[in-house]
Amino acid sequence: MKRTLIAFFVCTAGVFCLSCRQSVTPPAPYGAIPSADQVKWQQLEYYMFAHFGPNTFTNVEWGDGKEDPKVFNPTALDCRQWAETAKKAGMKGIIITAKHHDGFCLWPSRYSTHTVRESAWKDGHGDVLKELSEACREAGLGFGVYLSPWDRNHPTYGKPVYDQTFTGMLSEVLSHYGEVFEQWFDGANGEGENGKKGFYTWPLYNRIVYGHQPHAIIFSDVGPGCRWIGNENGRAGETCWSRLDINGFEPGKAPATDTLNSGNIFGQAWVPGEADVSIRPGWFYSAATDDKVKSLDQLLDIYYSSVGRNSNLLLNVPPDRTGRIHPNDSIRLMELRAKLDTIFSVNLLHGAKVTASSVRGNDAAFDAANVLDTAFNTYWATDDLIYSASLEFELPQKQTFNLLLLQEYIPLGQRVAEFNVEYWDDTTDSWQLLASATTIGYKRILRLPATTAEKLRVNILHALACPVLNTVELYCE
Ligand code: FUL
Repeated sequence: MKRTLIAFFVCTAGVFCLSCRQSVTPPAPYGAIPSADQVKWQQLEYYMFAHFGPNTFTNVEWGDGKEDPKVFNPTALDCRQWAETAKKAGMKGIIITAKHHDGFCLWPSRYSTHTVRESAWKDGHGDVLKELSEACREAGLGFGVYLSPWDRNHPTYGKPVYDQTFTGMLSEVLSHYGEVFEQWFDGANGEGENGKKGFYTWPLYNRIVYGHQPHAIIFSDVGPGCRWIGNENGRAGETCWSRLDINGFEPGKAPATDTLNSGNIFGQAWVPGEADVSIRPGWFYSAATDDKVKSLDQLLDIYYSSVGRNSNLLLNVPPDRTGRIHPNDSIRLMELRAKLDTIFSVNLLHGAKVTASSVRGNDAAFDAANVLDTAFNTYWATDDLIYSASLEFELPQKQTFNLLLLQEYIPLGQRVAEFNVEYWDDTTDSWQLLASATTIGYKRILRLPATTAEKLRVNILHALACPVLNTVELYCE
């Protein structure tokens, strides 16, 4: 009898505790949300574009497809040097122009006679994709493939049968070289020979990509994996939603560039931005641009305008005629790495106290302190109907800072539409506004006027659903 009674109490207490825990459920996802692959991709943040091909040897940006394939002849191609450079630069992968608009294939495609096989390089026995994919794997970097549908060389281009050529090439690059983290589809579709204009079967191409590489992120003007940011300057909008309205659009027939730049607040699909830009004035190497490599300040500014605005940064570093990355480019990449490492090495919120105006169900699982840990999956959240809330930070001592980094927990969608930052001014005993902004997304870095203070407040002024932030950090550049 006694035992039964004890068992009854234990059971009831267990059920009661379970229901207590269950009463504070995590926030429901809001709107379109990323796939697990898109979250992983977003966390890459920064990777290399490598424009390489006949144009490297002919000083043009768009080869016309009539160039002699023999011009492609790097004297000391070293993909390990590319991978080592990318790795030391803190980049997470390399996307190679397997075929640019000139139609030249950097692998011996059986669908073309304009390839490395017809070139002078290694007497026609070379394969750049093989060398690069192996170098990336060895270095622990992602390997990505750019393939231009616009082909100024191929005799079938402009005819429906070209689809077979293009899908054949696509299958080759996606099935011979191991895992591909990103498939890059260029939307450029100029007229070819005799005014032939390509017509492309994008849904078919996407199916082929996923068939060979189910985890690849497909880049194009409108995704589906990630989208062009609307310019080639590496700059996302100050407002940058990862959602986009894609119905009725396709690569080459994309929404207006300012829409791509800022996304759509209520867009029906999750298509985050990728900002591409070249470290030099052109996409391909040219000796004439050896002294025009972007400055450290320009690159830093690009970093803040891309990674710092909810967008990944795809920085083009074109290998030179030897087939190596030129020292002027690699030195600049190392300078940028060193600068970023210095800036982001000391989080001034370390050891700070943080309080929130509201915590979801007053449950420690959603406490404000979660924005200070380094775990991705822990976050601060409010109750469902709270769309504005504040986080107040008290630093261990006065500090001078000028950078604020915030992250929303994107597996639950992008929610914050407007926020501001204030500091406590103890000469006037009042909060003073430092900056106002709109979106946060996966990552937002705000450059602030240099300020010395002990207390800081982040006010979420308007969110589309209860705010869910997993990180807040403070730095001084
Ligand atoms: C554009 C191309 O026309 C450029 O040559 C370059 O490849 C750039 C990344 O995309 O559409």
